[in-house]
Amino acid sequence: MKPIMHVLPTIAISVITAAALTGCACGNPSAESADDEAFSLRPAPKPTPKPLLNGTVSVSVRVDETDGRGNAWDVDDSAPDISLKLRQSSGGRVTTSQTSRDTLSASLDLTGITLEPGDGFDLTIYDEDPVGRDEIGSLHVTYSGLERSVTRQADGAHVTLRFVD
Ligand SMILES: [Ca+2]
Ligand SMILES: [Ca+2]
Repeated sequence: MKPIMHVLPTIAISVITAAALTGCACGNPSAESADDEAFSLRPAPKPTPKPLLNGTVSVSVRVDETDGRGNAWDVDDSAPDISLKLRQSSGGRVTTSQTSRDTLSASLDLTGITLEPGDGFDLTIYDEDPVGRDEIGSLHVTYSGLERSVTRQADGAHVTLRFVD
C-alpha cells in the first residue's frame, strides 16, 4: 500500500509536466524540468509584416572616396557634390534633395509615406558637376514590413534606409 501511495503522486506530476512540455513524457521531471519548461515556453520568433502608415523614409548615403576607376570624383580633386532622388514605386511620389557640396555623405527624408510590405523605392545618387552630372549609383529597395532599417551597397555608395513610424 505504501509504495503505491508513493507512486501515484509521481505519476500525477509526470502527466502535468508532460502536458506543460507539449507532450514530452520524458519520465524524470525532477532535475531537468526547469530547463525543459523554459525551452518549451520560449516563443518561436514569428514577426508579422507591418504596413508603414504616415511614416518617414530616411535615406543616408556614404559615397566611396573615389569613383569606380579610383579617380577623384571632381577634376579639382574635391569630394563629390551629392544629390539624391528617391521615388516611391507604388504611388510614384518623388523627392529630390538639395545638393550637398564637396562631401561624401548626404541624407534625404520622405515624409507622410504609406507603405505596404512589398512596396519599394528607387534611389539614385548623383554627383552634380558644373555642367551635367554623374550617376554615382542607384538601387531598388523593397519594404519587407519586418525590418526598420535596410543597408545596401549601390555601386559607388553605401546606403541605409530607415522606416520610421
Ligand atoms: Ca564630378
Ligand atoms: Ca566637388
